[in-house]
Amino acid sequence: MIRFLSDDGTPTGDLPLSETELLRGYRAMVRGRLVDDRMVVLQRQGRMSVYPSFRGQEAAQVGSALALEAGDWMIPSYRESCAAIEHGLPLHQLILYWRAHPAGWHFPQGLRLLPFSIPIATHLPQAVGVSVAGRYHREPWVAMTFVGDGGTSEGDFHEALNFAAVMNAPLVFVVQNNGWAISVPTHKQMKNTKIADRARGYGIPGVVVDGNDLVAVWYAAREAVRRARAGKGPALLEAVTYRMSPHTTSDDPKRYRGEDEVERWAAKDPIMRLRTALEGRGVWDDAQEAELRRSVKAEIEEAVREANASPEPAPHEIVEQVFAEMTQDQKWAWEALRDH
Ligand SMILES: Cc1ncc(C[n+]2csc(CCOP(=O)(O)OP(=O)(O)O)c2C)c(N)n1
Repeated sequence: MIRFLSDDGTPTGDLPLSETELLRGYRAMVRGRLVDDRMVVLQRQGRMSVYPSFRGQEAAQVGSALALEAGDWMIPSYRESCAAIEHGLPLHQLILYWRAHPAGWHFPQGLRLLPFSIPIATHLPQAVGVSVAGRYHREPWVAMTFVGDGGTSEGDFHEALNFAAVMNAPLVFVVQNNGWAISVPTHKQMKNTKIADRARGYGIPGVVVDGNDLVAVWYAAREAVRRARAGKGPALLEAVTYRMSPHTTSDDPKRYRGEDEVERWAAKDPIMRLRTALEGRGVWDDAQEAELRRSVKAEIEEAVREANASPEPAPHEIVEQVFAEMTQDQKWAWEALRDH
């Protein structure tokens, strides 16, 4: 397993990132955590629909997203709100998306980010398509897609790996192995002990990385992105991490996992680990932390205000934008809704 920070954050040797990069990664993780906290509160206040928190997975997502360059594509699942905002999704748009507001369905033009995929793994074969499309556009973009440990047991995952391999697709698969697929632990989903081994069956390199170590994730993801851009094909990164939160705001994890497990992982919190490393170098202190948190919170409140300013959706929008023309069933549904 690739790692550069020990569990408590002490570096195990020289770090392959510059100080500027380390600080950038740290700021992005803190921003992600504060956004996530706020989203959960908004949901509890009834101002948000169901929301899948990424708490504990900030390093896996920020480290991967930072490996992409301008022009590259990201194809996320529902878990990747943190990666998406790092790739450029405006915060108010994220809020509107999870509020199920139609204005949140359209990601900004020019942002190379596909909408979050709620069905597990169906976006992976599409990600192969997105990645090879660059050849037809004569643009050397690389694509990165994400899936959970549970998602790697879906047929679409295996088809996508095979398809990517034979197409020599410039695609990086990031598997966030957070230990659980809702209430199903990884060992009940597969006989493999390493998800990365699944890649080998398709002739693709698979690497295991400490997913709570920002340095390790960014380093390994950058290698995979460079490799893909150089025409050497796809790769799979298994980021071993942990979902600190419930599966979504509708879940109660106390029914299937113990507090001791959560506490063990809390001691390996990705933000705490990098902060320890930065403080050890003398480049981070309490005053910088306070200022970062103050400015991110102000940014979030501005985004909440902007999202709140979006007009109430009209009832007919529930049946619009599904097909070019309404189907008979939709017409009946719409008429019933309107008459009601
Ligand atoms: C095709 C499909 N089957 C089932 C579901 C219901 N479902 C939602 S999340 C989930 C578990 C996914 O776990 P994992 O892939 O490990 O990702 P995580 O949620 O842990 O990030 C399931 C079964 C779904 N959304 N799509």
